[in-house]
Amino acid sequence: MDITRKLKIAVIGGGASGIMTVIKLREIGQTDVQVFERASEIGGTWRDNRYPGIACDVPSHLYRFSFAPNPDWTHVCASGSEILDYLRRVYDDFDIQRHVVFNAEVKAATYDGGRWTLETTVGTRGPFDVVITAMGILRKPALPDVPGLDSFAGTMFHTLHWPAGLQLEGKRVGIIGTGSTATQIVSAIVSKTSKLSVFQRTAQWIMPLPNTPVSEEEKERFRRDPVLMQKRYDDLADDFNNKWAAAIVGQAPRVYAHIERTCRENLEQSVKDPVLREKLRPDYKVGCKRLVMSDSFYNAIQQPNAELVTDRIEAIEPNGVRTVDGRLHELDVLILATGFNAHATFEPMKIIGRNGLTLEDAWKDSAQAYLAVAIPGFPNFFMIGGPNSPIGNFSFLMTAERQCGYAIRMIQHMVVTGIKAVAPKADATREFNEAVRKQMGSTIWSSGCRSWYMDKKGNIASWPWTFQRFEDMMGMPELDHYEQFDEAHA
Ligand code: N01
Repeated sequence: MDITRKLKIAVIGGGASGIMTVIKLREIGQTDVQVFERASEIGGTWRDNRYPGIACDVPSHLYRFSFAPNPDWTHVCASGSEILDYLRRVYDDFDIQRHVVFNAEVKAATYDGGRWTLETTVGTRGPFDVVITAMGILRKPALPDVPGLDSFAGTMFHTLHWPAGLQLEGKRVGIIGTGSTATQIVSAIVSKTSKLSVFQRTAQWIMPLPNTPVSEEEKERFRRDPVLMQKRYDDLADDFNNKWAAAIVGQAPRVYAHIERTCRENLEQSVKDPVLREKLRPDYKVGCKRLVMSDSFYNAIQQPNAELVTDRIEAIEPNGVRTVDGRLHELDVLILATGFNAHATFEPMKIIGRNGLTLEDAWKDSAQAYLAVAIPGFPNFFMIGGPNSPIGNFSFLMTAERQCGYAIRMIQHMVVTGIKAVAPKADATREFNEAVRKQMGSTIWSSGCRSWYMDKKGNIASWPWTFQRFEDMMGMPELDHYEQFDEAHA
C-alpha cells in the first residue's frame, strides 16, 4: 500500500469552489489536479453576473475562504466586482493558474475501468481517478413563460447577460421579478431611468441590511490584528449558522420571531402609501422564499418615476408588456430578473457511471444524492453544490468548504487503504433522502409558497437540518455507507 499514492483528479468549474478545491487537494499532497473551466477566466457566478448594484448579501468578513482572510473589504457587504477581485487574488496567491484549462467546457464524463474520461471542448482528457464538480448552483437562467417574449422590439436580456455599457439614462425600463437580483437592480437604476416599471408576481419579505462602508481605521485594525479579524469571522459564522440558519429550519423560535418582526416593521415603517404597502405585503410566512436583504428597495420603489405593477403579465409585445387589465406598459428596455433553474444540476453535460448507467436515468424521477455529495453507481464522483445542498440557509462558501472537505476525506481514505473506487450504497442514499423529505415538511420552506428551492415536482432541494449537523456529517464520512470497487484499470 502506498500512502503517498498520487491520484489524478479533475475539478469541473473554476469559480470559488473550484479554486478552493485545488488548494485543499494540494494540502493533502494531491497535486495532479486539473480544473476545467468553460470560460476564459475564473470567477464563476461573480464573473458572470455583472448587473448594476450586484453585491453579496452575506457580510464580507464571512463571505471569504476560511483560510484567506481579507482585511480590506470596503463595505459590510462587498460588491460583485470586489468579490471577483478577491477570488483573483486568492487564485494568484495560491498559484492556481498552472492547474486550470480555460475555454474547456466539459460536455461528458464517462466512468470505465475505474477511471473517468472527460469530453471537453478542447478535446478528450483523462483518465482521472476522481472527478469533483464545482459548477455552482445558479447557472441556468429561467426565462418567464409568457407569450410573445421574442417579439419585444427594444433591448431585452436576462440579468445574467447584462449588456456591457448599457445606458439607461432617460429610458423607459421594465423589470420582471422582485427577487434578490431584481431588488438590487431596481435600487441601483431607478434614478437613471425616466420610468421604471417593476412587474411583481409575488411580494417578497425584505430584511433591512444597511451596507455601510468599512472605515480606514477598522481596516487598519484588521491588518494589524489577524486574531481580531478571525474573531469577526467566528462571530458572524455563529450568528449566521447557529442563529439565522437554525431559525430557518425551525430550531430557534425566538430568533425566527425577531426576523419576522423585523421584516414586518420594515414594511410598515418604510412604505408610506397604504395601497402600495399592501401590494408589497407577502401572503406567506417570512423565510418561506429566500429573504431579500435590502435597505434601499422600498425607497427606490417609492420614487416618483417608479411603478410597482401587480396585474399579471398577459403577453410581451413589440412595444412593451401587456398586463391582464389591458394596459400596455411601453418600454425601451426589458430586464428579465426571473431567476435560475437550480435543479438542472449538470445540464447539458452527460454523465455516464458504472456499467453504463447514465445520470439522466439515475435521476429520471428526481435528482437524488447521498448527503448531497455523491451518487450511487457513480464511483469517485463528488459534488460541491449537489442536490439538497443547503442552498436556503448557509453561506455558500461555508457549504463548499465542508463539502470539499468531505471529498478530501474520502480521497484520503482511498489513498491510505489502497481502495481504487468508492460510491455510496443505494440503500444509504434512499434512507438519507427519505429523512430529508420527512424533515422538509416541518421547515418554513414547506409552509406554502413557491420558491426556486422547489423542483418541478414540488420537492424542496435544500438541507433541512442545522449547520452543526451538516458540519458533523461532512466531517466524518460513514464508510459503511459506501461500497468499494477494486476495478482493474483499463
Ligand atoms: O431569482 P428569484 P433571483 N412572471 O428566483 C419572478 C441568489 N442571489 O435571481 O416569486 C412574473 O429569487 C419571480 O416571481 P415569483 C439568492 O440566493 C444572491 O432574484 O416566482 N414574474 C421572482 O420574483 C437568490 O435567492 C444575491 O412569483 C416571474 C423573480 O422572478 C437567488 O440568487 C443576489 C416570472 C425571480 O426571483 C435567485 O435570485 C442576487 C413570470 N413568468 C441573487 N417568472 C446575493 O446578494 C419568474 N418571475 C448573495
